[in-house]
Amino acid sequence: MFCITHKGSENNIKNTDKESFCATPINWFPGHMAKTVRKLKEDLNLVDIVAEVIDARIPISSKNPEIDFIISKKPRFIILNKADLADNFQTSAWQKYYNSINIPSIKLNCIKDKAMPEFCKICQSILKDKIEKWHSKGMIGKNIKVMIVGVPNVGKSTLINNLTKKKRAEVENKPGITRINQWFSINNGFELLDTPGVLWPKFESQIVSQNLAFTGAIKDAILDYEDIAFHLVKKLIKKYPDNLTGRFDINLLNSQEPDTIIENIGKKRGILTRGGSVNTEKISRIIVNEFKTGKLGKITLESVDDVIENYR
Ligand SMILES: Nc1nc2c(ncn2[C@@H]2O[C@H](COP(=O)(O)OP(=O)(O)OP(=O)(O)O)[C@@H](O)[C@H]2O)c(=O)[nH]1
Ligand SMILES: [Mg+2]
Repeated sequence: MFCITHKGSENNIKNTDKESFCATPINWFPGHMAKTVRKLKEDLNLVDIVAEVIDARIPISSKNPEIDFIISKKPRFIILNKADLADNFQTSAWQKYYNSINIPSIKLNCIKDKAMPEFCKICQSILKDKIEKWHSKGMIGKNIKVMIVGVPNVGKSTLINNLTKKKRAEVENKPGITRINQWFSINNGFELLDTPGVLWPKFESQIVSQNLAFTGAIKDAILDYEDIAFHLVKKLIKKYPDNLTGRFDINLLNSQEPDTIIENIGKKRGILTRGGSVNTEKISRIIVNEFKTGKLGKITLESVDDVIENYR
């Protein structure tokens, strides 16, 4: 069985910084998620294959380790979604990685791409033997039933609407929109089961919870944006400094701390309080939101090199 484990992520993610583990832990596991996990297990018997949607910007953190246990031996593949917001080079590296461990994957921009050709091809190829069996029993044209799973806000319902070519599933840019499992039939041989996004009860590391917060998988109301922006800027200084300086028109001086950089961005943008100091809450939200929506460019925060213990 495949899984990228988050266990002891302090060791699994390189360049870990102890500071990250001192911050207040973020955890978000509302009641409907616990219910969803139970329902996913029940409904697994009804489907032929599982499509796990992950966020191409954070392939490790957006992979719920519990989903591996729920799916168990069911045929499955991975969709690296929001590929339009991710670094193309890194997305290709992730696909090569999945290929090397025999996990089929596709990358998608569910807003712009026509998802059906790739989706159809990958399902048919994985289920080739099963489909041949159906044919030999005279079951020609039997629908392939696909369960779509993933963490909140990753684009599961957008994928369904893309595949059905209609706005049938509810979509919004905040996590926790889909609340129940819901079937969607389409004419070209598929039945799709949309499911609510699920996280897991306790994140093992702050890096995972921060990554989920940067990309919008965690409910806004529980986030401390100043803390989130601090860690995001810190990551960007290390991994994508040019995107940071380019977007905000700032210079990065040696040994500049993230909070000084946030302050400078606030000054540049004129985001000030009545007293004339930088409104750090407001500028922090702006920075995180501009990252989320791709205004800082195509960025991937987790690379294949960050995986140490990856499957068993
Ligand atoms: N840029 C970009 N945005 C996307 C893509 N796919 C989905 N989105 C956006 O992501 C947000 C969340 O999409 P949903 O389809 O509601 O996500 P979900 O996984 O169903 O979320 P839950 O139902 O809360 O679990 C929406 O604003 C979508 O427009 C994509 O490929 N690229
Ligand atoms: Mg949804």
